[in-house]
Amino acid sequence: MRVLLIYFVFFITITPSFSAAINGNVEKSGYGDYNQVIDSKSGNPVSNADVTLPSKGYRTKTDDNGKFNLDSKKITAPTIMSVEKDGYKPFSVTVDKQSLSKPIVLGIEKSSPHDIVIDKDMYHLGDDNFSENSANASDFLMKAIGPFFTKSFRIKSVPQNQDMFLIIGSVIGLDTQMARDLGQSKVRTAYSSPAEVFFNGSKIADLKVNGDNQQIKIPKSLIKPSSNNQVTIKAGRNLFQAAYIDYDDFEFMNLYIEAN
Ligand SMILES: [Ca+2]
Repeated sequence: MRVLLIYFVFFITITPSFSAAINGNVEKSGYGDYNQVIDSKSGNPVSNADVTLPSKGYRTKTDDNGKFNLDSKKITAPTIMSVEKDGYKPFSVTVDKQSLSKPIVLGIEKSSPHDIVIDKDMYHLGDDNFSENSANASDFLMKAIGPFFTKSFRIKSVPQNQDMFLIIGSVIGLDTQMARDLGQSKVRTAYSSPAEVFFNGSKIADLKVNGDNQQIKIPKSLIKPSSNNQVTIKAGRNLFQAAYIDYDDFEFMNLYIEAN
């Protein structure tokens, strides 16, 4: 029984990144007759939303019916697709050739009063030294900003009876042992330590797998209400390179906080 329970919890933890193509928040979405952005609750089309493929420099807007065009021929390796619309939570999903072989319907969710958007941009952490077999290496068109990302932001108040979660919208390129075991990384000869996530200086999670909508519970004792708080993400290191420090190169997008 104990073994089963542990297995179950483990499975839940890695599920957001377990399926290769469409996962996480796109479970609210699916396929249709044309590419479209809809409100996940009402099902109504969302017009004038920005749909982007940041690593391809592609940007378009949805029309009055929420429809958008996408040249999916450009997409060979897994790529982060993002949808931005005022009044909605940041949305991103990792897509690939297979998941875009049919028109995709993306359900986005209205933001809640306690949502805090920390950063909507895409970042590449690491040192620009990586194997072509790295998970999603072909998408690394952005230069690395270095081995860590840090950002301060204000938290006005902490809702009672609710927990606060740090959400990382999408992560691609991690070459950890688990990413390799899941087939995300094709690097056979080496792997890296996980990336680490810190909140106000305390480590709150290891990032071991690639995928969308990764949720990290923030211990309430670490949160400073009506004050500045800080999130830091540090790249892992290649554990098989002793001659010099080789940081694990990866990209992430859409950092925000949600109360649940
Ligand atoms: Ca590297």
